[in-house]
Amino acid sequence: MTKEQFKEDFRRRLQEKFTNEVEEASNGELFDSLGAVIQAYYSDAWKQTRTTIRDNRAKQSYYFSIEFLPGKMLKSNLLNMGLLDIVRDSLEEMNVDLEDLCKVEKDMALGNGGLGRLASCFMDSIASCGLPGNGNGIRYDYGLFKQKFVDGNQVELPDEWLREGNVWEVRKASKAVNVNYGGKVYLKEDEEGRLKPVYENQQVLRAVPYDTGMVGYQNDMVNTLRLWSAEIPEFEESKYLSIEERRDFRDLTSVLYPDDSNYEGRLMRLVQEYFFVSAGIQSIIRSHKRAGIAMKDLAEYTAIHINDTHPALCVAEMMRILIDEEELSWEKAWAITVKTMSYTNHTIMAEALEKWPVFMLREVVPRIYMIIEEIDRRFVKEMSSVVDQEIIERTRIIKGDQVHMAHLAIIGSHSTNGVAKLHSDLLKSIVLHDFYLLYPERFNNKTNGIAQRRWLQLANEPLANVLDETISTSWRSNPNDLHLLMNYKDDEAVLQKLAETKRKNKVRLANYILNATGIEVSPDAIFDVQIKRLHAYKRQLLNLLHILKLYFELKDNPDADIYPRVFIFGAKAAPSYTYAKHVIKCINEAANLINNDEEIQGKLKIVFLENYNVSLAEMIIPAADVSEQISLASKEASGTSNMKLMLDGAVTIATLDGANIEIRDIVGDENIVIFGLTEDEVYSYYETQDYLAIKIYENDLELQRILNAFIDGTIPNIQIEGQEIFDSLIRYNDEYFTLRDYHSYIEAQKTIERLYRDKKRWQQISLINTAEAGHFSSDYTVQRYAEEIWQIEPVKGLKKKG
Ligand code: 26Q
Repeated sequence: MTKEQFKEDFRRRLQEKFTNEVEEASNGELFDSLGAVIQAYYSDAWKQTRTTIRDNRAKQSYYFSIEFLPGKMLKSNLLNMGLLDIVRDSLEEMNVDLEDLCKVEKDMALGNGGLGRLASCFMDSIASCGLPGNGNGIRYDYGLFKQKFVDGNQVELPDEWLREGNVWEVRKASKAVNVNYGGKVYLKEDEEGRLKPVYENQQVLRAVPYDTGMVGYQNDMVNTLRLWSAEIPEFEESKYLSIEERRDFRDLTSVLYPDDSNYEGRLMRLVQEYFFVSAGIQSIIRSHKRAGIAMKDLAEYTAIHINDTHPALCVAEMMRILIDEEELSWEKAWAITVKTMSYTNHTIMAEALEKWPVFMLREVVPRIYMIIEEIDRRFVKEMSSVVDQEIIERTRIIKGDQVHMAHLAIIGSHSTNGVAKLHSDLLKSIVLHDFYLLYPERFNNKTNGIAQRRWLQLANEPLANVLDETISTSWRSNPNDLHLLMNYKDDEAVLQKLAETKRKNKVRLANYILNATGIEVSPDAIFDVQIKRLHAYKRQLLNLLHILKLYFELKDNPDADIYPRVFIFGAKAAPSYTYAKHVIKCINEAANLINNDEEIQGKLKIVFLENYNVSLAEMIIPAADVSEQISLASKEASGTSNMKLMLDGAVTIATLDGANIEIRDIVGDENIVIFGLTEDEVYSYYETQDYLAIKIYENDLELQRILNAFIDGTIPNIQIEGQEIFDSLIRYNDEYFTLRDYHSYIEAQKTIERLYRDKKRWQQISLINTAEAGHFSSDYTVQRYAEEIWQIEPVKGLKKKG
């Protein structure tokens, strides 16, 4: 591809689509045309990938996830196609700034947080590793809500990401399938004496797939992310639908449920789950049959991954199709299903474990419920000769009037994995211990990872360039080669260059902050960053307590030698999660107080950026000095912002939780700042039940002053919110041991400050973090999934384009 060729293609496209010249076109028109050209460029490779997989009869994986969170795709596609420089330069020669066009693209935010973002990092890595793997999910008309602050309160606005269309998707009407639900079902013997379901009054939805190419990194591989949209079918069944009923149908894939780690049993959510599961499984079975392969061999050609329990109905839907439609025996169908399915657990939080009331499943998916009953019955029967009745009662799928989705996923699959070593160990020893006794061979760990292309190559070009100059470019395809940077940890010139990239990124973020909030921050201050969903267990509150401590120190002594800091937050709270919203309000009001207090002389600044999303993360992370990973030990399954921040050279302050432990293990104790209770200590408090927050409060004047600030008017405008937070700590005994970890956290923050003052030492630690972060590339993570769970291999024989 030459610049001339690209320019010609681009100009032609713009002319055809908008009858316009580059000079006259709007950024929207330019972006649209560029997207279309890029898509046309990879369309051959996309088709080629499909035909090669088919011709090779290669086994493929399907990642079922109710969330995908890719963010913007323009630059990522350009990078992966090897066209980033050519396109950027060509556009520049036409007086167009690529960055301006990037701003036009809407974030594709079809996910809440870590789980959805992980799915997207995996899609990038699966394609980049040449693995035949697809995504299967929902095409929500509205992504995660847009967050605004009004008087410091979170307000949610709809995310109309499809308003101007979506250049990357291809509607595949010919691949649509029907999804049936609701109604009544009973079993009737057919001529051959087989029990067959007979349905009455079923509802029918048309599931229409929208495919998006997942472009691999310079390897001519383009996989498919298939997202399903619900439509009203045209035929008989829908003829007499009222307007309201039609709206209900259409609305099914309208919104993403904005919940994170908190189970809510909403009927529509259940229909969503069944909808994308059924459409996905039907389309897999259909293409398997079309390839002319026997149904009994399905598991040799197909791996289906259940991302958290949201798609756990995969197990029952696969059974339904194999039995009712393909007429396999239960035993054969079950063997195939278990061999095909695998499951990842993302949480140990009890309130996040998905359970559905029996009556809802009966109402929404009566045949599926029948099948679940049968799976449950057989499980109980089979296990009764193996283990105690108590264990069976604890592990069965249907308990009382509830269906336990994790149990269905574990029993109906051959692999259950956690997402970091500690998390996987806790699954085995505590959360899923009974299942571990039943199926020890099914349990394994796959520590999460991140796509180094997005989080370093694209988000942090200044750093990427210094890396190229210093260790050459092999790290771009082999993230472990970042390790070569270790050879320069005493090289002052390199350390200096790295520090300059950090400063450049901080200046960029400072400008953004000024524009977005009007708050002026100095790039010479420490940029201390906590970015993640707002949740009590993640303890944004602990961060605020530290800020207040520094504030009071400066109030008492304006000359106190406190190194200037900018505390940067990004977090959305689930709209129904009142406590989390109150934490947001308190941080915003504390920010108002402190940012405008002249006595503080600008030494402390608090910036809570609105609408945290992938694009904002790409701006914040490269500018971070400090990475806050301060969840209560045992509660954060893995975390992934910890890995992204480390990669971009931030220094981590962390509890021994999730993947923080593995980060500590590879960078060493000297290059991370650890504090707080360990998981053992947390569990021993659970056992002894002798934690008393009020005792800590009563005996601690420093904490009293800080906590009283929430209720005595010191922080203004938080009468209700401040009281609630105070009560959560004192009256309701501080569920996440915030007060217990407070002093340890303060000491750790002092260590951070001390290290930061030693410029060279800090730069070294920063370098070491970047150098060791290749370990957490999702390329390696998906390769382990491919080898150990899915048994899929890189596709051979993809043609290189000319
Ligand atoms: C469930 C039922 C109804 C509505 C919503 C939900 C729901 C939605 C999203 C429940 C949970 C989630 C998301 C969970 C999540 O993001 N977990 C995070 O997963 C990351 C990737 O493994 C981990 O790094 C994080 O530690 C974990 O919190």
